[in-house]
Amino acid sequence: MEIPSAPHPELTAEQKQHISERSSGMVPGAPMSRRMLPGGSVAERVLMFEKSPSAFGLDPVAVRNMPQRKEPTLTGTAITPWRSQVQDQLNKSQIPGKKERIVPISKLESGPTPISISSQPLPVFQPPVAQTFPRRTTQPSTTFRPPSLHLPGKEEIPKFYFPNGNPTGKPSAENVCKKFGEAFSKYKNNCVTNEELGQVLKVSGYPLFWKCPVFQAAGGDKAETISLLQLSKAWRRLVNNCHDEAAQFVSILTQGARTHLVPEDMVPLIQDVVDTHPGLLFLKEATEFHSRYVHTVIARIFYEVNRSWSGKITVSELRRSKFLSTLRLLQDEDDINQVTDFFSYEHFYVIYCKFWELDKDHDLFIDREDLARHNDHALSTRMIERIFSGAVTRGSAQKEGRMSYTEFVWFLLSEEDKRHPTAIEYWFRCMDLDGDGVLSMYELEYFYEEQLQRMEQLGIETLPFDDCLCQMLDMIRPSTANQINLKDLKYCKMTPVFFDTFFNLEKYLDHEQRDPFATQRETDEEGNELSDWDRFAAEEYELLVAEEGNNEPMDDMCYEDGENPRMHVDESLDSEMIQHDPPGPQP
Ligand SMILES: [Ca+2]
Ligand SMILES: [Ca+2]
Repeated sequence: MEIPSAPHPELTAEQKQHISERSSGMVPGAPMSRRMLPGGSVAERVLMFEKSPSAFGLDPVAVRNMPQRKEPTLTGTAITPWRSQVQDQLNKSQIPGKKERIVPISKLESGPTPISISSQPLPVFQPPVAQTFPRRTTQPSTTFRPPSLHLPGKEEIPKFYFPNGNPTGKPSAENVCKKFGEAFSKYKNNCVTNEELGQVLKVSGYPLFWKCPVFQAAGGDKAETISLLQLSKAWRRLVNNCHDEAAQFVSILTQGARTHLVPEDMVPLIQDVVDTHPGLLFLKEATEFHSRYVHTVIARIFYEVNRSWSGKITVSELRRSKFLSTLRLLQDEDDINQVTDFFSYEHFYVIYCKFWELDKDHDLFIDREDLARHNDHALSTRMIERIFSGAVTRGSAQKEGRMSYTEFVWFLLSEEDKRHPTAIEYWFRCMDLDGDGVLSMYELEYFYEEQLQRMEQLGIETLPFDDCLCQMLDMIRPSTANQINLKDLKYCKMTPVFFDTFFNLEKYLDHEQRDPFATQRETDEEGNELSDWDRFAAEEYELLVAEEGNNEPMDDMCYEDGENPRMHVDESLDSEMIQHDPPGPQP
């Protein structure tokens, strides 16, 4: 692999210890012998663990007795929809008269992917059906009151919906400006610089790292300093009707123009973190990495916070997320790598190095062949096809069969932590070939077929699809027979095993080697459980740094002058964004 020369902070004693252990032969990535364990596959062992002995074997699931069905016609990557005889029979017996809807996949693949999968539809009020809930025409119960009923003379129902935050008990804009005034009195001429504004905000109870957007909103983009008058005026204009941090943050970042954030809005704030956070001082000179870091952090914020996949973070999405509390944490934590949510430099380093390995021509885009090389061809070609089909990507790059850096960040996060809700949605979208919001048997078989072929080529003992299906259904226990929906997967603790079984051979075989109940979740120093992503990033970082130490620097990771491709906030995440160069470093 090419040797990364991106700067990185000094290793901790613990990291050095790990690296020396690794270089003495205990390399976790070393090839292991591939065989099926005598105890059966991982799913079988899950099954044995979960089932009581009396129920085991006595309660055969209907799908076990599936008759042989015809093989689907699969040519290359084109998908021919088919229905198994079993499904036909099930449909006939369970839903008489109901016709199964067959959607030609080729059409759907070219069309836009429905967003409805991840967005939870609001429950629709169903009027009572006459035979089940007979209308009480004679004696209506005195206690029955529809929630929306207006009762004249009764006490008013207090307001409970505050899209801009509940003002009760919150300081008014006037009171906040008074606090600003007190803080300003320490500074000459009642004027502050960007840095000094951070202290003003901090003593006034606001997060220090709001300074850059507040400074700009108050007119500081054209001047070195802002006055108290400028700040008070801007503050009243922007946050007068916003009563909690989430609403105020959105208002400040968009200068009052919108009630949602697009990736572009975050650039000045994150660049300011690069320029002024003590944990990123070592990066000061390496300006070519500033925008890479900024865009990685923004992609991670959207991955975590933008639960609707819309490319626009709403106030309520922001309010529900941990982003604002993490941003606040940043002012008290000097080691940026301790802030593993969004900001860790080590995490950025891992993501960027992984991308650099794949992006051979270094134009900041990768194509199908590039992505196929990820993790030594662990992913199936059918899954790679789906990733590039627009199921999880949008924008102009997708039409050209390319993936941007931002999309790669989403891919890698999803690939390495398949428990994360966004990851579950990511892979669900990919596997839901016809976009009907459920994974049907033919979709599972489509992906499993390639896994089977690959295992046969490698001479590995294989499990026929029907057996695999039984195990998977027993593991996931879908609420509707023979259909797996998003909720089933989010509820199941073994979802990574499910996904890897269908499209990641490397990880599938790893799961087969491991006892799923022997691996306790690792914890950090404070006893917090490490996510799969945190564990992966920590291990990879040490491997990358060790590799760097073992090799002569060959090809550094910065782009040469004149051919440095511009990194934009990914257009695929928001079509309305304005493209411009990310701001350069402060002088
Ligand atoms: Ca490329
Ligand atoms: Ca489907």
